[in-house]
Amino acid sequence: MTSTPGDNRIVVPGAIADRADDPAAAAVAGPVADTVVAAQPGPFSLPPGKVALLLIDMQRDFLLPGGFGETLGNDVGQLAAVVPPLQRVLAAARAAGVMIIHTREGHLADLSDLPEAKHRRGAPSLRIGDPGPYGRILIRGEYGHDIVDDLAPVDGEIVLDKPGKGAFYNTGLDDILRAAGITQLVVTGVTTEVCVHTTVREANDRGYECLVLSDCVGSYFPEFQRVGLAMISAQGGIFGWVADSGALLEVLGEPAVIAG
Ligand code: TIU
Repeated sequence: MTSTPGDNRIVVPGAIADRADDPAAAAVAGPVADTVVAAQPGPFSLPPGKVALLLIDMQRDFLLPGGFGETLGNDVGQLAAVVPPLQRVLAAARAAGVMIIHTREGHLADLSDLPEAKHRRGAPSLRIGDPGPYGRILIRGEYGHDIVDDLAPVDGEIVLDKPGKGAFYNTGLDDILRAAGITQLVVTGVTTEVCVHTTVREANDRGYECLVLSDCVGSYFPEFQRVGLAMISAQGGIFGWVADSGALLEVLGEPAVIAG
């Protein structure tokens, strides 16, 4: 895994760079037959080779006691239910050859990419950069900043570090997706109303179509989960589409749509 200071992109060896340079490898990425997922407000299309799975910030700092999420006063247990369905989706996406991108919210050790306004925000028991039970809170390279073991990236998957809530702000995500010809994003991760929403709104403005998996996104607040999802698909799909993981697995699991 390589990381360049100032460049928030971390590319796992064998990931998009290899595929983009190798038309044969790119050609087998993703479903081979155009297919659709039953979603709100209507069917969501999965054109062959144009789909990426986004796992947003499934980091120990958000999911485990003692991390950033808990220092903000949240009940981190609310997010645990996301992991099992997301493991199934991740396995199916791997089997189907879909591009997989994991993001991590966090900052450089010297905090030079942390706006003072974000540092000051709220009244957490520990602020970003303070020492916590899993290392310095939300700092790159620390144990707490990394992805939970159950969803650990494997070779060939992209791990994208982001300093903000949205996955496009100050990252190479747009370039990565455009280079690979991706137009459809299957969006998962935490938290629904913060980093998932910001990313989906940013993606929508950039012309991507987003399918948010309702049981694979999580919030510390049940009411935000419900309303956050409703906001996405309201008004004819103002930001995107919503379905549960079962609807995606129904089509992703079919031999006809597995890459080959
Ligand atoms: N606090 C909260 O709900 N979320 C975040 O700070 N970041 C993400 O959502 N990843």
